[in-house]
Amino acid sequence: MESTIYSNLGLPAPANHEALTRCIDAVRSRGAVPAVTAVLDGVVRVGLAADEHDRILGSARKAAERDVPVAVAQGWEFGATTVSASVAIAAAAGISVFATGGLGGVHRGAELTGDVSADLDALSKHRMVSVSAGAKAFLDLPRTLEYLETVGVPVLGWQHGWFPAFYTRSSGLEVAHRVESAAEVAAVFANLTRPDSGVLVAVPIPEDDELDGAELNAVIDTALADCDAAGITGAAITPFVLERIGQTTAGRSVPANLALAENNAGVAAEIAVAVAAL
Ligand code: PSU
Ligand code: MN
Repeated sequence: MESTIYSNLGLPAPANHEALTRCIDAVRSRGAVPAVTAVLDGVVRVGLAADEHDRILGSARKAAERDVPVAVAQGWEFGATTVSASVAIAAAAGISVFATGGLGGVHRGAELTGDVSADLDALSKHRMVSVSAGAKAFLDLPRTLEYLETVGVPVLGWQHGWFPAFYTRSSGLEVAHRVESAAEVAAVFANLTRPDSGVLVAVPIPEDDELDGAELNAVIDTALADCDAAGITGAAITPFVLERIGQTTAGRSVPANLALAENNAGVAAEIAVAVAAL
């Protein structure tokens, strides 16, 4: 599991603590072993002791894959690993399955800014099953799926034919393939034609926790326009927009975020057990 979503760059306190606890429990209850990735005091970590959890709930520097060597060299106190960093670190440690909330992707307006999350490249370059509720809702989801197709990452819809949009179950975009079981995902993973590439499992948020898509899109459009006006760009966009969504949905986005993160962790654990059984 990555650490960015639990840090001050992801969920607000105390929801971040609850998210971490629920994700850890979801993994253990399915018979798998949770491991959080982070850079602590300049050391790359895969798995933290219980008494270290407080450290990742606090103030962080965002560490994508390319930042990890810098975080080590400079001895960062807490580098919160994004999806790209976590997948790279976990793959190096021999781990096969990774869970997060939402993947980074192609940002809206990327045709002008070139802002494409390093998450997508990492998925294509490391041997890993990544489990997410699709990609973040404020991205350009059609282009994100196109990118994954180009770089050869299979996108599997978990018991669902649609690519989820994080807070909502469907983006209206079809996934290339639908899978029904963890064993099926494990079999796909075992038969990848490129030895060092990954698979994305797109898991929709549970029905009871889903938010209203039209309302969200309005909030997102305003938040992105405000980003533009305030000159907020690049890696700072995600924390800004997430905070804004939290404020304008009167906090309803936070329980939804927790529910999908927990659900993803549980599905990932099932897949990890199936991969181990192979
Ligand atoms: N989705 C969320 N919260 C987050 C992120 C994604 O709901 O905090 C983080 C993840 O760690 C993801 C990162 O890898 O944002 C992508 O950031 P960027 O778009 O700057 O690559
Ligand atoms: Mn970016």
